[in-house]
Amino acid sequence: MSRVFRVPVAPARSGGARRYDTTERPSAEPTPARAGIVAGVLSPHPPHLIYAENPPQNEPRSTGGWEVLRWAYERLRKRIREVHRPDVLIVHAPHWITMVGHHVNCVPNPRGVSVEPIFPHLFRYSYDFRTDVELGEAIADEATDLGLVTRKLHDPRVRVDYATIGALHLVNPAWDIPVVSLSANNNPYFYSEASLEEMEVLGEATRRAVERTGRRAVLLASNSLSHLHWHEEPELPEDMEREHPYNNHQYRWDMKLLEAIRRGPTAPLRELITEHIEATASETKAGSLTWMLAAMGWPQVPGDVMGYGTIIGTGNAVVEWTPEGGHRG
Ligand code: 2X7
Ligand code: FE2
Repeated sequence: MSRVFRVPVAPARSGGARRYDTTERPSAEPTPARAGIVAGVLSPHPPHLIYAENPPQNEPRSTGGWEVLRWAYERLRKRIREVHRPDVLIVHAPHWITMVGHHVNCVPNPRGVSVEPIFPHLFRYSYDFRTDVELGEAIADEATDLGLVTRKLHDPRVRVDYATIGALHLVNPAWDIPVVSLSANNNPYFYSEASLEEMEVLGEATRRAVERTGRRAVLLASNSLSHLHWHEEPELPEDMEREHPYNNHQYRWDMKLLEAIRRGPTAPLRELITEHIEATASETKAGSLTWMLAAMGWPQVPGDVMGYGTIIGTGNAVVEWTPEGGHRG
């Protein structure tokens, strides 16, 4: 693989393990329980879901729609607040595309308007959130040490993409949990022979950084599943009479993947995710799901499929994994 994407692993820096000053993290309260990655969530971002929710941050208004997926998110939010209680959300999103390397948003307070380029009539969202800069920098440093081409984004003028904002809003509309946002390196889209191997490395870097900084983190993989969609929209975008899977092939493959997720453990998903991408043009090709499961060490547990639904024909599922596989509570 080209050195544009991978550099030789650098020797460990002198002085042994790097230390991070955890007193500077945005949420200065003591960590309530065990630190580490406490959950991973497949959290799809189609702008339709935000549009249907009518939050004050989004300009367009709707009459609803896609309720089953939105109810799944509602249950997920309750688990995040009551069970996981993270001090950071780390999101990997396919529409922050970087052509060279993996970028980490290290801007302390990103603010602006995020617009969906294909559906601007559904998503024009004013965002204003806090980054856990120390953790973001730690992830970038760990990724560099593991040989990935990595950059820290410091320019506050760069607009945050709708896949990052969409997943974060749906998981935490109060925006009261600090964030680290990671880009999707475009490599897998351009090089068909490229595997998702790099995402395993980025996952490992993420886990190391979370543990080193003592954070309690929930990871968000901002991906849809099967990804063929209609080229025409109904006059009323939320007309649910028109919403259904693109075709039965796409639907059956989504079910095949979700059944394997529900069965557990996660290790067989490594191969199945690749087969599902080939069969359905799945958005997981951007690597978010692989990154997240790799960061969790491919846990020996089933995932909790909290909801599935199509959006303009694409497949979307909200799924939660915890390291121990406990889903109730
Ligand atoms: O980004 C998306 C997507 N993933 C699926 C469906 C429709 C729009 O946007
Ligand atoms: Fe998308």
